Amino acid sequence: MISHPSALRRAPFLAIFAALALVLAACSSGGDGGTAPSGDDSSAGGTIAVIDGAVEIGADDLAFDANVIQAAAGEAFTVTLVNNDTMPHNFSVYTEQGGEAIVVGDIIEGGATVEVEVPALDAGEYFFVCDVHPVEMTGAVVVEG
Ligand SMILES: [Cu+2]
Repeated sequence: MISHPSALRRAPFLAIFAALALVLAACSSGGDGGTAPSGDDSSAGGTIAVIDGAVEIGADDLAFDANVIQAAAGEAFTVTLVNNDTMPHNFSVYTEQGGEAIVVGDIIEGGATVEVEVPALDAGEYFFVCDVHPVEMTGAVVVEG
C-alpha cells in the first residue's frame, strides 16, 4: 500500500513527458516537412534563368525579386540590376557566403540600373548578395552544365 500511491503519482508525470515528447516530435517533423517542399522557393523570391547570356534582377523593399539565378556552366553572363528601391544596392557573386569574390558590382542609388558581368563559372552553386545588405539580400547562382 505504501509503494502504490507513489507509483500512481509518478504515472501522470510519465504521461506528461510522453505527451511533451510527442508534441516536440510533431513540431520538429513539422519543421522538416516545411523545409523540404521549400526547395521551390518561388514564394520567397523565385527563380530566374539566364537567357542568351543575360538576366535581369530587381531590387525593391530591401529584397531581390529572385533568390535563385540559373545559369549554364562555362558561359559568362550579364546581370542587369534594376534598383526599384529608395536605398542603394549592388549585385555581387561569391564562391560561397563569406567566400572569395567572383564579381563585385557597383553600388547604385534607387532608380538606377547597372550591368554586372559574371565570368564563366563551373557547375555548382554560388552565392549572390547585395553587399550593402548582406543579411537581407542574398541568393544562389545555380550553375548547371
Ligand atoms: Cu541592398
